[in-house]
Amino acid sequence: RAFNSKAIGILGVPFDKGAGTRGTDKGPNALREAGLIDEIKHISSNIDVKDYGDVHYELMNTNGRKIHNLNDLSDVAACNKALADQVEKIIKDNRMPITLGGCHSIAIGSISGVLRTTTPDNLCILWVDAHLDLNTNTTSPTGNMHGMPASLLVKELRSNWPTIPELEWCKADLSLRNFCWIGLRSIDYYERIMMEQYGIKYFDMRDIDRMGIDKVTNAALKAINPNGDRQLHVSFDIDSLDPLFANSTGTPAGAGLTLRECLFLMEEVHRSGTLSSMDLVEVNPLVGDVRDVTNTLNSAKAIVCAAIGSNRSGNSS
Ligand code: 6HN
Ligand code: MN
Ligand code: MN
Ligand code: MN
Repeated sequence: RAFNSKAIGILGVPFDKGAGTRGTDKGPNALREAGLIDEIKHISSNIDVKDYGDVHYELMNTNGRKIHNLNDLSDVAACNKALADQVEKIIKDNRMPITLGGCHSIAIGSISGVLRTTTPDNLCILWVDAHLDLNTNTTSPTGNMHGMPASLLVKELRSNWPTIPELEWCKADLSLRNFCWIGLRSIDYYERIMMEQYGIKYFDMRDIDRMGIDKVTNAALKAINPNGDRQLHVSFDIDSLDPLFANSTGTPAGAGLTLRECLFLMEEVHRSGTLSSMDLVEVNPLVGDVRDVTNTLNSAKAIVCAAIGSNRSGNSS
């Protein structure tokens, strides 16, 4: 396995239909136009980055019956199916996929793609988010599928879901034991009940206040990868950040992570040598004014770069 491989594959997913607010489909190109690829190249001379362009999809012919409280299910299912194929291909090209959202529903396809190249027991997930994204169609207060991806990926909740023909390709057999959340501060009623019922691993904003980001980061990595032999997927929702640093997002939540905390977190993720894939989601250039958008794009770029080795103490190669 090529942990910390210097070869990166960037994949855009211009998709916003899992969210209630339009505009995350503009995220990938906004990040490219803000110079993301060049900034990655400048991290070090031995970084090799390839832009795979955007994921495109066509609706499937499933004459799918409507399923309760799943907004735009056909689009979410078709986009994620195409995305999973692309992520699998990037890994088979020996590159580390970095998937640019798009709304967070794209974690369904991104993580499913990774799972075609490894076993569920070999993969652990760090979910950096203000939200838990663990709703099912029966617990969700909105029907928006960006609040449900984690739930579709874990075996513990499979019996809580109806059969969804359009998502039949999604073999969701990760264990909740392999997930840890960081940054939580906006949790729905039934999500809280599930957290307690399943003993979910998380470090919420109170834990960060109490322990500091250094202890939280290393406890989180230890919790899901005690022997350091698993590969790590980071699903990074930009709304984990405080709106001061990332206001251009559809479901912002106040009193969040600082950019410094996120950079430290991602520098540690890089140092762990376990990162094998990543999502950066929920950047919405249609929310806020020009300054908000610029701040949000700058934060997102810095987070991606920190994950792949950009270091505030300097880079010497
Ligand atoms: N995200 N928990 C809320 C819902 O609609 O289920 C918000 C979800 C936000 C999802 O930001 O990725
Ligand atoms: Mn676009
Ligand atoms: Mn969120
Ligand atoms: Mn999210």
